[in-house]
Amino acid sequence: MSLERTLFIVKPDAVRRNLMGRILAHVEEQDFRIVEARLARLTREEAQTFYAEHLGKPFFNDLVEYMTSGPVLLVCLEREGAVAKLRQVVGATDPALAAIGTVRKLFGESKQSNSVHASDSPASSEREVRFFFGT
Ligand code: FUP
Repeated sequence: MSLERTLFIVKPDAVRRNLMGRILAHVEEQDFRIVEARLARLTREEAQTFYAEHLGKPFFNDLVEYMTSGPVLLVCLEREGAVAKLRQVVGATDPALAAIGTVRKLFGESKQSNSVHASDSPASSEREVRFFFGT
């Protein structure tokens, strides 16, 4: 396995409920190193571009609304095999279906308010890290 970087986002529902620290501690315990981090309020345009693959889906407008509803924590994480490992640690999109012990099972409220984002492939992680951190 090689050293990889991936994009992690603590979403508005989790920031609102003061879960940032606990969620970051959880990923750090899994040997992820925080390479960059920034609290941000996403613009509509940023949220639309970030989730462009979902454009036209029934949940798209609500997703953009939700992602711009409050601050998010943008994080670039690094470790061996980071992309696949972080997806495991984060769990399934719907917290009700996520495995026990995953971040979304522990903290997620619903399919939309699922507390965190993790890049889904090496190609996505490259695009997403560049989009928010320009590296
Ligand atoms: P994930 O890769 O697990 O974040 O999931 P997707 O890329 O499929 O979806 C991105 C985000 O869209 C999810 F985190 C939440 C939202 N979403 C919904 O609100 N409803 C759906 O039916 C599917 C996704």
